[in-house]
Formats: sequence, structure tokens, C-alpha cells
Amino acid sequence: MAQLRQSAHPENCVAQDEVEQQLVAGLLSPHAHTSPKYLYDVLGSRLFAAICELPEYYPTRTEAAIFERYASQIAVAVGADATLIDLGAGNCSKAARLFPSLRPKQYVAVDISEKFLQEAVSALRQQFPQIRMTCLGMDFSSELALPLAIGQHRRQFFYPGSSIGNFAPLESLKFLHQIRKAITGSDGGLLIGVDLVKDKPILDAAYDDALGVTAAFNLNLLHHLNRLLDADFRPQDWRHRAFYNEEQHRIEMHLEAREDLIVHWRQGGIRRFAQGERIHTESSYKYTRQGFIDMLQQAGFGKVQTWSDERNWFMVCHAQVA
Ligand code: AVI
Repeated sequence: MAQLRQSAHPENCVAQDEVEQQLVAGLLSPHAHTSPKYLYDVLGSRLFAAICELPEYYPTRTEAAIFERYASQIAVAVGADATLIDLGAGNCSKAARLFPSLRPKQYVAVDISEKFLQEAVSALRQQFPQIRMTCLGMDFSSELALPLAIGQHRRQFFYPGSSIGNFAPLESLKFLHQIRKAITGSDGGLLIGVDLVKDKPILDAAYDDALGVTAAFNLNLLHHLNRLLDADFRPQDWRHRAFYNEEQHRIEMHLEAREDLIVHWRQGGIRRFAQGERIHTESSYKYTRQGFIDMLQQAGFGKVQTWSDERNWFMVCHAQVA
């Protein structure tokens, strides 16, 4: 299930006109752009799951291998009996794999679609009856306001998959700061997966795979926009473009017009695109180990422990409150 993803079905929870206003403003701007959350309608979420299986897309399996290899050290850092708060939980499978080693007291699954969470969590309840489980349907990308009923004790946030990379650095800092503020006691922390800077050809291939699954994921956004805006985008008029921007340390994903085009949407909305003009649909920032540790500390965290794979392609961090 998808990850900035906090918005698997944005139209279900944000007021429709707010969605429309945000999308139209992005499309009409000189450098057209859309928020990556709109990549995750039902088909988009399935395509993202397929991306995670691709040979070129290393983050998911590299992170899983780190969690497996260092399970006992990570468990010591997190500590038993925590309130494990899984941001963008999706089908909860990543957290569930850690339950036997982390042994949390309470598990709080947070994602945009509460219905989807309920299904995933009810299966887990039978498997792990000793863990109290709660589902929270909310879009935490703009504000992280947890209900008072969520345990204040040993809050350990879990944000895997390098979803942090889909925020621009300043937004990431703001988001990490919000997590820090939501950790009420002195014994909480954050367990987070971060994709690391590496050679451009590896990154380019991870976001432009030979089978064209990432291209389909990107182009599917146009179907989603058509539904949200009553627009007339034709995926065949657009080309997937994804590349690593070495100066900005980020993958940029765009849709590029194959020819001069006019797109219409509801209430007379219209945008001309010249051949080669692009819509920027996602950025995926890559960090250095020290750069990310500095950001965690700027956000108010204290001691940071990190674990990585042999190639140093991906990193799992545990940050304690200061
Ligand atoms: C969800 N997120 C961390 C993915 C990434 O790598 O930035 C989304 C993705 N976009 C294309 N491929 C994967």
C-alpha cells in the first residue's frame, strides 16, 4: 500500500473543493505540479505494490533485510512495551513483521483510509491477541494531532519505506518536528527508513524500470485527475520522465506532453501544454547518513542509532527524544 500514501484516497477525507483548488492551482502554475498523494488511488496503490517487487526498485527489500538482520539491536533501541504508532500503515505488514522482536504493548495504525486499516488490523488482532490495537483514519501530512486516548506511555513512531523522501527538506523538518512534539514522555522515539544518496544510474533505473511499471504508476495519475476534476487528460498523450537530479539530491518524476495539448476540466477550467512541457508529479529526496541525523537533531531528537546494508543504499534510524 502506498505511502505518501498517507493519502490513499484523498477524495474521501479532504473536502472536495479543497482538493480541487489545490489541484487546479498546481496545474495552472507556470511549472505545473501535483502533490504525490494523488498517485495513490486504488490502482495507483496496487501499482506501487508492484513497484516494490521490481528488481530495479531496491528500497523495499533493502529496508526489509536491514530490519531482519538487526532485529535484536533495533528491539533494544525501541524497547519493549511501547505504544507503536505506525504512520501510513497501509496493510500493516511492515509493522507486523516487527511485532515478535519489538513486542509493543499497543499498536496504533494510522492511514487515510480507516476502512482499509480496520480490515488489516482485525486479521492482526487474532495473530497477536496480547497487543492492544487501534486504527486511526487521518491525513497526517498536514497535521499530526493524535486523540488523547492514544497511550502517552513510551510512544515510538514508525515511519518506514523512505516516505520521508517524498517531502521537500523543509517540510520534512516540519514533519519530524511534529512527531517530536507528539512524543509526550522522555522515553519515546522514532524508527524511520531513509533512502541514501547513491550513483545516478542506480537511482534512474529504480524510478524508470524496464517493464514500465513506474511509468504506469505515474500515468495513472491522469485517470485519477480525470475523476477528481472531471478532466479530459489522455494518458497516451503523455510520457513518463524520471531522473535523479544530483544538485537537489532528489528523484524527479514528471509527465511530459508528447505534443501541443489542451486539457479541460470542470467549470471551464483549461490549460495548454506545449510539446515537451511537464507536470512535476513527485520528488523523492535522498539523504546522506549525517545529513539526515542533523535533520533529526534539528527537529529536537537526541541520540540517533543507524543501521544500513552492505552497499550503504538504505538506512534505518532510531532517534530518541533529547
Ligand atoms: C512511497 N515512496 C517512498 C516511493 C519513493 O520511492 O519515493 C514512491 C515511488 N515513486 C516511484 N516509485 C516509488
